[in-house]
Amino acid sequence: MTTPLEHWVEEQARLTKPSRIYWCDGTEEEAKKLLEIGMKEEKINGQPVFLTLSDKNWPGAYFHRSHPNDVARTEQLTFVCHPDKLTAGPNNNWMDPKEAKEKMKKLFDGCMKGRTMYVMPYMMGHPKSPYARACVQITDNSYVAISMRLMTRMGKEALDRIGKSEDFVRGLHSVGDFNPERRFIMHFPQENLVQSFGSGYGGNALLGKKCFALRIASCIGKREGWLAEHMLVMGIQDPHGKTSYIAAALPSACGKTNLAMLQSTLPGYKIWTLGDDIAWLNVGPDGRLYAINPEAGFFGVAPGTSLKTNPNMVKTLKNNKFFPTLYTNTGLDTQNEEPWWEGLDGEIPSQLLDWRGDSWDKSKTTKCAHPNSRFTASIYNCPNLSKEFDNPKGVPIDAILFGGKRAQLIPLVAEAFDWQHGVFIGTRMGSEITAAATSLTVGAIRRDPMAMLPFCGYNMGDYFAHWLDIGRRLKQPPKIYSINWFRTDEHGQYIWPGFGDNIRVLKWIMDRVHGHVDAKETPLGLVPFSKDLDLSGLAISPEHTEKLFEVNPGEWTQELAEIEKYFQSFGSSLPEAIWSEYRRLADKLAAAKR
Ligand code: OXD
Ligand code: MN
Repeated sequence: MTTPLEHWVEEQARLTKPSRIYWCDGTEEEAKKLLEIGMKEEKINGQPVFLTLSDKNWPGAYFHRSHPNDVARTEQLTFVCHPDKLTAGPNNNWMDPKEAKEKMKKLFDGCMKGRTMYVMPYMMGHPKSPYARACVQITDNSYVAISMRLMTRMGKEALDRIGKSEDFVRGLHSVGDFNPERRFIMHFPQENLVQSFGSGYGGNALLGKKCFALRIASCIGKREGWLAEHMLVMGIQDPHGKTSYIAAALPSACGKTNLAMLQSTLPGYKIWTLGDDIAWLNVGPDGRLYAINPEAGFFGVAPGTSLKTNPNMVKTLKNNKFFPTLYTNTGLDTQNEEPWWEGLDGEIPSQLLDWRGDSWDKSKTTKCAHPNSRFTASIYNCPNLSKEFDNPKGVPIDAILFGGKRAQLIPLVAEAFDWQHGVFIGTRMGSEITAAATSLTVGAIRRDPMAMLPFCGYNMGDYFAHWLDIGRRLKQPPKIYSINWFRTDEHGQYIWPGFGDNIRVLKWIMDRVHGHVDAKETPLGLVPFSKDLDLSGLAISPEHTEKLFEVNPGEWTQELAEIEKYFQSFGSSLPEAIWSEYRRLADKLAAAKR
């Protein structure tokens, strides 16, 4: 008797017509075999999929250059396919499922001729967790297969969990011919199915990540009463040894990975990392909010990563306990056979190729590493991995942080008055656009509620209502904060030092959570009294400290208008409670102006 899984795989093979079908077991031996294949047999743009790097400084490292037209998520080619357009909402590109299936069938037809089809059973979440999900992805690319080994828990446990059941999330992927005209990332939330064609870029091709763990999972979460969020998860241990947990949402390439792995500059504090990109949040049996990180690896932005900005990540990259580590579209030091990127420690190497493979030196006006170049590494290589990472129950969340990159307007930190106000803070978030997605203007501000704009698989108006509902079910809701490390001074320089010094803000948040300090009310929320924010040893002038917390009602006129216009785009889907918070803010700012 064929199982539903075998049946599905046979069906996909009939459509895509591969020369071979290979079932992945997720082992290290297999990864080595696939790397060999990627170095010797498979090609991208005429080049091998992988190059070996020297083991001396970067053990287990392999280099990958993607097709030059395929370096970031393609939001304009990403669709939610639900029969009802309003369910997908104005925040998603929409296509009727039937039309999408027809389109994709033509693309997938025979696309794996002469290639190997890799079948990857994997878990999102710990196999023993009640919150975890079993999935299967098919791909025709060794880079994708090895990346999935690093980013998920792949192999036997997932197969066992699926067994004879129909209940697994399906993902069909082919890199096709990397033609952007024939590139689509289609989500079918009613079927827990993703079809992705024409791209090998992580966010488009590792279907457990953005496609399932956020877009499809957000729809499942809506149906079942939980949240799939674009959030890091971390533990903060205080000098008494007590650890509290936070989840924080920041848009792509705004420092989530650095924050998740922060090395404290305040004595006695220690950070324990649980995740840097995705959190699934469930109401636990005790009425608290519990987080798991469904992933098992990091797919982080390389430029700017160094011993100064993120020492724990550099240690992770240099640890080869869990093999291998991949470098995608960074520069390449050909003399030492090492990856290189802007901001890495040490001298600029003398013999460099840029991310396209052209020779590069610092006289060039272009970047050596692509701004969205990435490393992929197992979370088990992280030196400060929380011992709770594999806890099937997850960790209880004490505080939720919503951040963005804003040169003005948003204070360093502000606490929401209550859950509803906190949800409103999430909904009104805006951020400067980064290089993590193509077709957007880097630097411009876009509204990005809860950092989920590109990842919420359904109408965001309904999503905001779902957040409000979750709050009503919590007996001990986490406090909610707005954070902004990126406020600039009169010369356009960042005022706040960021990185390890962000612990100072986290310490204040912990002090608030545990009721140790009071706070000052502003129209935007509660901010620290100056005595309660530890700035010892920092060279920030009193004027600049004031600027970090300044609420200038005059400057908010345009922001309020933009928020209002954005909210209106959701029509009647936007909950009345969010409008009432909006009016409350507008009234408070108007009163502060007088
Ligand atoms: C990511 C992203 O890769 O948000 O995490 O784009
Ligand atoms: Mn992300």
